[in-house]
Amino acid sequence: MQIDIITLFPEMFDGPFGASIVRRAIDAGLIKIDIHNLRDWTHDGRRTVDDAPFGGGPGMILKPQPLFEAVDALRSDAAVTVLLTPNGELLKQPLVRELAAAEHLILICGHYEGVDERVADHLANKCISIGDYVLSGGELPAMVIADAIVRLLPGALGCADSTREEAHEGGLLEYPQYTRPAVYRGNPVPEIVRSGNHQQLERWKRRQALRRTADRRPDLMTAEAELELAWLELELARMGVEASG
Ligand code: 9D3
Repeated sequence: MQIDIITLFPEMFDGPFGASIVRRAIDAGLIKIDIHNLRDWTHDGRRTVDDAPFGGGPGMILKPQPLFEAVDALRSDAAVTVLLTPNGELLKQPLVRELAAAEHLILICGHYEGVDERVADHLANKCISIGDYVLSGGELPAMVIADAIVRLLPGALGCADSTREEAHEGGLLEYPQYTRPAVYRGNPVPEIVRSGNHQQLERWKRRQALRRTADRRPDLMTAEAELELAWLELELARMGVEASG
């Protein structure tokens, strides 16, 4: 797989891609990642990449010309071109899987106040946001996407983990896990986790996963999940297992 990243801040990628699992995947030849400076596709002495918005308003807009020329130069038949923008489709694991299936990705990092809309309309195949918070540019989102893709590539570390993840795909948060010591700074591992009662433990884990999903991610709760949680709370109470375990 090939990922080309177009950015005004190439140095930002040195750290994250110079270490970590991404670096290992690059060294193993699983993926090639090339960082390109958008200013390399300017033609004026000042290397201008932006201009004032038509109709006025604050800030500057990335001009279409350097971006179109950069993508034209990097494009292949297999290329999927992605614009990172706060106005894009929200990145979720299914979209990561779709991107990981591409042979060639071109990631365009937006910056400043925005990007000329013709880049979204006539150059990019997709517009993607990584979440509802304001960042200073598309560089961190590009790194997030590269990291999420790399761990799905066959042969990358975490590949076994990703198959496990699919098997477990229940749309819930994970149950809590513990290791030694049994008591740390006065805080014990829940009794049930060490009890050896496997049937009871499996119910407790399921209840914990449902409980914390209901508390922290109510958006993930289905009517079935709510019902199952209510049932498990009754059932565990009947068996004398407290919420804490
Ligand atoms: C003035 C209105 N802003 C839109 C909410 C403009 C604006 C803010 C921040 C335009 C670009 C940016 C820089 N952010 C990104 O380029 C970006 C981003 C983000 O800020 N949050 C989540 N995902 C992404 S992907 C690219």
